[in-house]
Amino acid sequence: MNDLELQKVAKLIQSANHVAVLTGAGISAESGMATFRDPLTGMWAHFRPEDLATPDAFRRNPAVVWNWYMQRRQSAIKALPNPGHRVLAWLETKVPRLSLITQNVDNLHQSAGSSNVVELHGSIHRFKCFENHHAIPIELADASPEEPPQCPSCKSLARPDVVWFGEMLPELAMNRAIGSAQTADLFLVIGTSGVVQPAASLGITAKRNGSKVVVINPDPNAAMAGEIFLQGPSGVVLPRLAEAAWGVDQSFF
Ligand code: BV8
Repeated sequence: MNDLELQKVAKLIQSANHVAVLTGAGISAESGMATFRDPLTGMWAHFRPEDLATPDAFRRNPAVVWNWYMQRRQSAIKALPNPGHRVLAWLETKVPRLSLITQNVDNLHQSAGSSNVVELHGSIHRFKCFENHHAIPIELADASPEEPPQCPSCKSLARPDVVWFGEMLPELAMNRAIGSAQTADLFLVIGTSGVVQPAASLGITAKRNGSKVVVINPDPNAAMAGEIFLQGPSGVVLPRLAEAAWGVDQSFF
């Protein structure tokens, strides 16, 4: 990672009034959570995540899709927030306004202490029924890890309360995210391949509205044309950024 670029971002974050952050699966990688780019293993090895995270996949193979989510939920429960999550939670005490928007469904930002997290794609720790979106008690879901239980109200199958491909994002979450992208003076894009819409368009919206956009990712291909790029894992880059901006020791995170 280029130290000059790091110092530049440190100055931007010190002077920012409103910092907006968009995170993807990469920020949870150092917590041991698989990203969508990691090949699936075991019973799902012959599926792609994009093929499992759809209503049609659930209709065709409810038990396979359900079990994938229940396994991911167990991984998320066991996972601990990493220094990247912890720096973002700490940033709430350092900048006048911080908006945290995530594509992740693992709740690790909240576990790290972040408040008002905008969950664009829902949560793996909430469940609803497929046909009528009745809330399903988490105990009922956890009691049936292999196949989806029936909704107590209407008998349709339980599903995770996440946004699948081909489904609309929650209107309130998307409006909050767009509002933040339109008003932030600094927009951090962390741990996302930027292929999933409409989340990926938030960085462009921010740029169009005059925000400085910073991409943090170990993959150089994730860099956005003309934006500041800090190459490296977010669990390393974010503590270094906190140290460069406020002199806090990286081991604090
Ligand atoms: C929508 C569910 C309107 C929960 C997810 C045809 C029909 C319908 C829609 C479409 C269509 N064609 C295109 C679309 C739009 C579609 C889309 O974007 N498709 C893509 C594949 C092209 N979008 C939708 O369908 C959205 N809805 O458009 O509604 C509509 C409705 C009907 C008809 C038309 C339009 C819904 C999108 C939401 C899908 N659900 N999640 C779950 O299972 O998790 S998205 C899913 O993908 C996850 O949320 C995940 O976050 C995301 C993958 O993106 P990333 O987070 O970026 O993760 P990825 O693995 O890709 O990348 C990880 C990155 O981290 C990498 O860059 C890596 O280098 C980096 N990294 C690795 N280690 C680290 C790191 N970075 C930092 N530190 C590290 N240590």
